[in-house]
Amino acid sequence: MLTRSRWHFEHHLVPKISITSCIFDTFHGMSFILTDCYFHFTVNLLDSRSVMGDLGWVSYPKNGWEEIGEVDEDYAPIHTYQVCRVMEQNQNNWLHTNWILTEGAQRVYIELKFTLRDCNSLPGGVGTCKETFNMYYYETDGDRALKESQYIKIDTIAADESFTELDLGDRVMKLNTEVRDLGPLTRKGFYLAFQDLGACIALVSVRVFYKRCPLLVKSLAEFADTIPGSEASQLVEVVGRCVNNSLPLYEPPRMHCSSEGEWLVPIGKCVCKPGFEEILGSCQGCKVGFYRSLLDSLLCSKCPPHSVARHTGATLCSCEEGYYKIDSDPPNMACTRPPSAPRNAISNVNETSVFLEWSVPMESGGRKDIRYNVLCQQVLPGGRGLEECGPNVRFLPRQAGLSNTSVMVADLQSHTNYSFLLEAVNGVSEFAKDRTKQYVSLNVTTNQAAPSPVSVVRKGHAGKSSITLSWAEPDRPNGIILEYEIKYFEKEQDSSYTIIKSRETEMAVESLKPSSVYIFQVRARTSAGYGAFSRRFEFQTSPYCDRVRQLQCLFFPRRCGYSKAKQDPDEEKMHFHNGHIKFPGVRTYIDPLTYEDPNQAVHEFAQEIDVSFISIERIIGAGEFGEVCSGPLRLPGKREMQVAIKTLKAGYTEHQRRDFLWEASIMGQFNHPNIIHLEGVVTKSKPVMIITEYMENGSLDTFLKKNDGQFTVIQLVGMLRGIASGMRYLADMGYVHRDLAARNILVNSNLVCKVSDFGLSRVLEDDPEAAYTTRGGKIPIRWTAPEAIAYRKFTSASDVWSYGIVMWEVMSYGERPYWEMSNQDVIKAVEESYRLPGPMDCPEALYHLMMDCWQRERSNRPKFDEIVCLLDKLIRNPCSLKNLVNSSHRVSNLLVEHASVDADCNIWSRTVGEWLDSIKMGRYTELFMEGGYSSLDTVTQMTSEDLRRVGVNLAGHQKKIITSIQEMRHHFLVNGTIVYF
Ligand code: ACK
Repeated sequence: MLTRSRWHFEHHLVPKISITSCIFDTFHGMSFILTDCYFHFTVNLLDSRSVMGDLGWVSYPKNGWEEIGEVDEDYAPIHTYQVCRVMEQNQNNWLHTNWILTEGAQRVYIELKFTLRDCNSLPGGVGTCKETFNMYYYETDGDRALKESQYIKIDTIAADESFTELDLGDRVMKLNTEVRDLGPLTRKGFYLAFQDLGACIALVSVRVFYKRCPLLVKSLAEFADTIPGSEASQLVEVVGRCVNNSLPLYEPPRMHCSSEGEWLVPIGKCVCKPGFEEILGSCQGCKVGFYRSLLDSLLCSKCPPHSVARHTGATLCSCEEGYYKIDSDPPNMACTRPPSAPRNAISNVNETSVFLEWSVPMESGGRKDIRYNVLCQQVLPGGRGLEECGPNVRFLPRQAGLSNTSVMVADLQSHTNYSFLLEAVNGVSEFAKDRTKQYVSLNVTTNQAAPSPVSVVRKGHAGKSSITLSWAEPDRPNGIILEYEIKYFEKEQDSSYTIIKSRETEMAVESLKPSSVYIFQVRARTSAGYGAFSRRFEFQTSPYCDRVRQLQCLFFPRRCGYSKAKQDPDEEKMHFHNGHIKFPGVRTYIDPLTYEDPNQAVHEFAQEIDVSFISIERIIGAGEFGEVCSGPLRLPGKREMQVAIKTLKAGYTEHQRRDFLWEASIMGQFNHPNIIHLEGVVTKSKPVMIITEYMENGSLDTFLKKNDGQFTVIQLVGMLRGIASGMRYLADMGYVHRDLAARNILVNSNLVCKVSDFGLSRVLEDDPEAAYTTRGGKIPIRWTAPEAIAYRKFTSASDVWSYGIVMWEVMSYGERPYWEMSNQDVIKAVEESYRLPGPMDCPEALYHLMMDCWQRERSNRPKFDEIVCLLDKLIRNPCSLKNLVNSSHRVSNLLVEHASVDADCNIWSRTVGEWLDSIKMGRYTELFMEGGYSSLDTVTQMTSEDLRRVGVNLAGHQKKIITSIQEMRHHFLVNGTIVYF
C-alpha cells in the first residue's frame, strides 16, 4: 500500500532562467536583456505543479490511473497521479494530458518526477508486477480526442531508485527525475500519454518546456530572441543589429543559437561610427579638437598639426588657413603647404648643354613628395623679351617632375642667352595662391656656334625601298663636322619620323616604302652642337625592286635578305614619334656613369621592392657577388610570379655594392621580350638583391649541352632569332653588350632566349672566360671581334661578331668555340683569317650568316635587324635550311624529322606567319617570333595565357587565334599533320 505524504518541491520560475554570471541590463516585457554572458533560458509549456485547479487529464480505464489531491507545505495543490494494480493480470492503464501548445518550439523537453515501488519488496507471489511505464506523444494542429493506437512511443521509463515498505516506514520517498527530449515537432501542439502495464507508480509532476536564446546585446550588437533549431547539434545563425551609433566592423556581427538555448560563436562586431568612441559600452561623440575617421581605430585622436575640429563628433579635422591636404594623405597626417623655392641654384655650361644643379628648399612644407620642374626660356636679342624653348631642347632625365636636384639641358642654341626657372612643387602646390615663391631663376649664356644649315640636299639613285642622298657641307661649319643627322618621314605623316646619322655627305636611306614620297632634312653637328635642319626636300621611291642582294640571291630569289652595310656600323638609327624617340631605339640607353650618385641611377631605373613580398625558396647558382636564388614574388594587387633573386653577400664594400647594383641600373632601362626583365631591387634592407624574371631552363650553354641533339633546326633557329631580336633592341638603344656568349643567355620554359649579364667593364671582370690582353683589359677572347681585342673598339658590330660565335655554340649544342686551342692561338688564327668550321648538321644558310658576322672589316658585318630579317625568312621557308654545310647534299635528320610534315618540302604555306596571315592576324607574326613561337608545332601548344604573354591583348583577336589553334590541334589528332585552314 502506498502512503500519501507531503513532499518538498523547489520553487519555479516562468520563464525559468539558469544563469552562471550575467549582468541584467533591462527588463523588457517578459524577456531579459543581458550583456556579455552565456546562459540558459527555458520556457515552460506545461507544469503540472503550477496548475491551481483540476488538471483535467483523462485516465482510461477508469480504475487505472487516479488523481490524488495533495497540497504542499504552502497549501498549493499537488497533482499526483498514481496506479498500483500489481496484483491483477493484463494491465493497460492510460493517462492522457491535455493538448500542449508548442509556441513554435521545434524541440521540447519533458521532465517527469515519480516514485516507483520495488517489485521484490511486495509480498510473494506477485508474478505480474512491473517496474517501468511508457511515455507516448501525438502531434496535432487542433485539440481533438485521440485513440491510443495513434500515439507514438517516446520511451520506456524506469526508476533509478525504487522504494520498499521499509523506506516508507522511514517516510523517505525516493523521488526519481527523468528528462526526455522530443523533436523535431512540426505541428502547433501535441498530447502526452503515460501507459502503465502493471507497476506501482506515483507520477508526482510533469513539466514540459523548451529552450530559447534570449534577446542579447553584446559589443554594441543586438541579437533578437531566437528559438533553437530542431536538431540537438544544430546552430541557428542570427545576424545582429548595430545599436547606439555603431556600425558593423568589416562585416555584420553574427551569433549562433544552440539547441541548449545558449548564444555561441560570436563573429564580427559593431564599433562606434566615425566621430564617436566607445566609453563604458556606449558610443559618445569625440570632444572638440579630437576626431575619429576610421572604424578600426577605436578611440578619438587629437587633430594632427595644423588642423582643427571645432565641433564635437568630428570625423575629420580641417586644415588651418594656408595648409592643405590631398585625398591620398592619411587622416592622421598633418596638414601641409607648398615648399619654398629651390636654393643655391648653379649652372654649368658645356657648349650647347647646361647642367643645372640646386639644393633642396629651406621649407619642405611638411611633405616628402617634393619634385622639381624646369622652365626654359630663350632671351630674345634686342630686349624683345623671352620665348619658351622649342621642342628640340632635350632635358635629361626629364623636364618636369624631377625627383633629383639636377638636370641636364641639351641641344640649346650656341651663343644664346637663356633664362631657366626652377620650381619646387609638392602634392599641395596646386592649392597655393602665390606660386612665385616656389621659383628661382637662373640666367645662362651658351657658348660656341653650331654649324650653319645644310643648304641643298640632292637625290641620287632611288630604288623601290631606298633613296641615296647627297649634300654639301654647310657654308659656315664653325668647326670640324663630326656627323650629319638625316631626318625623314613619309609625306603627310610628320607625326612620326626617323633619324639616321652619317659621317659622310652621302647616305643611302633604306627600308622605305615603294612609290612613296618622303620628306628629308639634314643637319650637321660639330663639338658646338647641332646646326639647324636644312629646309625640307621631297623625293619619291621607285615602284620596282631593282636591288638584288647577295643573300637574297642565295636563299630568297624574290625577297629581301640583308644589305651589306650601306650604313656605317657606328651610325645609330632612331625613330621619333610625336617628338619622342620610339622603338626601335625607343630611348637611348643612359650610362649610369652620368649619375654622380650611383644610388640615384638605381632608383631612376629600378623599382624598390619591399623584401616582405619576396620568399626565397631555392638556391639556383652562385654569382660573383653572392648566391642566385629563386622563389615567388607577391606584389600587392599583382599575380604571384616566380623570380630569380641575385643577392649581395654580407661584408661587401661600398664599391662592390655599387658594382652589384650597376647591372640593375642598366637592365632597368630595357623592356624587350628577349632581354631579361628586371622586376626591381631591394636596397632598403639586407641583403641587397636584384630581382629578375625567372628563366626555368637556366643558361643556354648548359641547357644545350644537357639536351644535345634534342631540338629541330627550326627550334634552334627560333632561339637564335630571339637572341638576335634582343641584340637588335640593345643596338637600337645604343648599348654595346661586350660579353655576348651562350653562357650569358637564359632560357625559359617556352625555349625563349633572353640576353642577360649586363654591366660594363665589370661583366668582363666577372666572366671566367675573360683573359687579360696585351693592352691590360680583360676580354673573353673567343667571343670577341679582332678590333675589340686589338684596340678595344667595342661597337654593335663587335657584338655581331660575338653573335656569330653564339650561333656556332647553338648549332653545335654548346661546343666550346675553338675547342682546346689557347687564347693566343685563337687570336693568331683569326688574325690569319682562320674561322670556325661549320658545326655538324648545320644548314649552309646559317653557316653563311656566321661567316658574315666574322668579317674582318666590321662595316661588312650584317646589322642585327638584318640578321633578324634573314632568320625570319629562314623560319618561314624551312626548305632553305635543307642544305647542310659538311654533307652538302645530305638531308639533315633533324630537318627530315621536321619536314616530314610535308615530304616535298612545300611547307611554306604552313609557317606561323602564313598561318597568321590566313586568319588576318599577320600583324602578330613578329610578336610570335619574339615569343619563341616560330613553328606551328609550338603554336599548337599555346594557351590564351601564352597569347597574352606574347602580346595579343585584344579579346577578339585572342579568340580568333585560339579557335584556329584548336582547329589545327584537332586536325593534327585526326590526321597526324599540322595544317591550317
Ligand atoms: O646555368 P644556370 O642554371 O643559370 O646557373 C646560373 C646561375 O644562376 C648563376 O648565374 C642562374 N640564373 C641566373 N639568372 C637566372 C634567372 N633569371 N632565372 C633562372 N636562372 C638564373 C644561371
